[in-house]
Amino acid sequence: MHRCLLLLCFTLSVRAADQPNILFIFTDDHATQSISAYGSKIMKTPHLDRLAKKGMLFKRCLVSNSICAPSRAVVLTGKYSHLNGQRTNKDTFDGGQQTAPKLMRKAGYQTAIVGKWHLKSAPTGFDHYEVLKGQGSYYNPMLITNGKNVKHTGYTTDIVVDRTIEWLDKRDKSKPFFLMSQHKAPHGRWEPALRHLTMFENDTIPEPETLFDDYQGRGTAASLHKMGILQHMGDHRLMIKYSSKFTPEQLEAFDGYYRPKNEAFLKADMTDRERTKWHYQRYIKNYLRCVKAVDENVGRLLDYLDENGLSENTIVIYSSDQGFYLGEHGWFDKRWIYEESLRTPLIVRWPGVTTGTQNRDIVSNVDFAEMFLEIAGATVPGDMQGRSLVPLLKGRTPADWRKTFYYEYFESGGHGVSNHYGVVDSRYKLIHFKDKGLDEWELYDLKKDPQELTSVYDRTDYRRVQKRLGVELSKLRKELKVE
Ligand SMILES: [Ca+2]
Repeated sequence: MHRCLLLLCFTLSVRAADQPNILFIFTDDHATQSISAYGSKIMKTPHLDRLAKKGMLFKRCLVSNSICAPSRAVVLTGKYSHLNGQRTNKDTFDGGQQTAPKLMRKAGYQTAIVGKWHLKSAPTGFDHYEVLKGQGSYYNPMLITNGKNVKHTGYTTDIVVDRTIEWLDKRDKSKPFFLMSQHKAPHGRWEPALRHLTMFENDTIPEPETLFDDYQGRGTAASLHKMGILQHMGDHRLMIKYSSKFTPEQLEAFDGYYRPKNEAFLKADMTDRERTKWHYQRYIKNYLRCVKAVDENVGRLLDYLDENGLSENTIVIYSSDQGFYLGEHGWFDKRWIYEESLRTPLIVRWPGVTTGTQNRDIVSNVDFAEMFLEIAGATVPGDMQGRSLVPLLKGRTPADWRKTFYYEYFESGGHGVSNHYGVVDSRYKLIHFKDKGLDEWELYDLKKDPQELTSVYDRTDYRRVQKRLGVELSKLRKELKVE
């Protein structure tokens, strides 16, 4: 009996070491430009920085399709949108297919998701789910909890972490956990927590260099956009308290914080340039206030892990469904293969493995499912299309790691963005916009033109690069079963 117990203890301890817990913190539309660990000029994120300090920060994590629901489906399946079926936000996710949480459960993990889901069909593969309906609301959210609607009062970013902690407290402690804690924030419309309404009140946030981009150096596609800070943003300044259906207490607190007399107002006689600047300040302050609540709540989770002796055996991963335009090129929103929306944050803290370094390899959200599975010691199915990041995390990037990356976008006309696809490598980017009435190519040299202001497509001095990337694009489309 004694020996059996010893053996059991031994088995459990081996399992615990072999199968660390995974806490996957995922946000919506969180741009690297607003994370200080990524060198943000406009925001301090001490808790994300704390994660990066002992983690690995990926400088070039690219999404395969820069929009919400499709990115989430890629994370779950390790497959591109054209194979997992979630091409646009309008599609409904086929939860019957193979997913990482199902495989993690088979590998012995307890699986849970709390927060934003956004895939229409009910979550599958989770022992526990409590998710926002659709986009969810910033205040007083309804969480569909294992099939039942449960109403909560408070600020959603806080509530997602309250619920995450509640689940951690009550989980089956005999198993390792795979927990996805997913925020609505900082998705638009940007409604900050009441405690952050006055943050930046007296500040002027620096503008991005390309705020007044005129798109003259590119093809037609960029000028067809409908994500202009000047033209398409509107003024939702006073909408928060109405759209959020505040409780009387929240309403009182809101009126206490909100001081319209301190604000510069949009005036009828402003020039377009002045209006753009006004909208930018309005937008960026509310966006960053939403990020502030995310950062504070990352801190709460890290504290919880510390206080409960979980930090050493829990891998914490921070990422977002894609990047976002914080005024660059005059835009908000995402979708484009251009850098700000192609890139997404990825920070992984793995105690005993990562040591506060940065990685510049091309990695992707297509690699996440494979990474989860390798961490769990499970076999990565051959039909997944990415590659586990575990060797990179251990500081040993394989010699045959990808040097190029394929991108695709299908939500034709959403925010004025035409369907396109393309290929990137460490320096160049070749794009084909192909949609109703549009058939154009663009080529960028990111070393000479990091802001992608001038396409060099069909220029004689880029003929060889263009040809090489064209061949690579065809090759990737075949390998990835696009054609
Ligand atoms: Ca998103």
